[in-house]
Amino acid sequence: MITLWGRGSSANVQKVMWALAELNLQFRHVIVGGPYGGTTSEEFKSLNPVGKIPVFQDDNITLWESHAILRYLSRKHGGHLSIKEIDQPFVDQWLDFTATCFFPPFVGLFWQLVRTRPSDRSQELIALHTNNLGAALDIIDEQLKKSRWLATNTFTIADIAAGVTMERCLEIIDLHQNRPNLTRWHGKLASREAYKTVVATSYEELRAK
Ligand SMILES: N[C@@H](CCC(=O)N[C@@H](CS)C(=O)NCC(=O)O)C(=O)O
Repeated sequence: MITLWGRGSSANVQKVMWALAELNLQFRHVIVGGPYGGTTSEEFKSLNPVGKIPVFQDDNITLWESHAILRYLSRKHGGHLSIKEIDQPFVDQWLDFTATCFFPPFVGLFWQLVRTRPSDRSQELIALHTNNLGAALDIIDEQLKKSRWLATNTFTIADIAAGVTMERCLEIIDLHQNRPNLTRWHGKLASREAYKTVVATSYEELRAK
């Protein structure tokens, strides 16, 4: 029995929900984090000492860090998310790129433009994150000239990790300007059933009031 801890408005939780939906795996969903609280309790800290979501449990194992969970699902439950040995390094590369180069400027800009009231925003931080996020998006656009999907010619968990982040960029940056390959990739992701139900959803509960 799989249990997933974390609110569905979290981008990192959405990565796991998307993979579970792709694999048609049923799971128990425990809604914690953000406005729902529950991540500072002793019970939750015993699952994830960092106190962050998602947390994932399958039989006897408990895992945190969204990309570790994606890798686990692809190895354990496979299906069309199994990765050929020859492709694995490229999938790892784009998962790490997403975690280190794409997600940080995205989250910085998202916090400024969505999660911070206009009067408290920093124009300096907005400029810095916009610049770094644009550079990461350009790198993705360039890569998508060479392969059909982000890491390889087939859909992988790297598309899930980066795709969730890309959807969240729509409101905060001119995502599609001069990025035709990224636009094509976005269209393909957006037509997937799991993307429609898990990713292209409202995050209004996160907006600063
Ligand atoms: N590197 C971690 C980041 C986890 C993380 O920062 N999660 C956020 C939500 S996206 C969180 O727990 N925020 C506190 C909260 O929602 O209460 C991962 O990929 O799982």
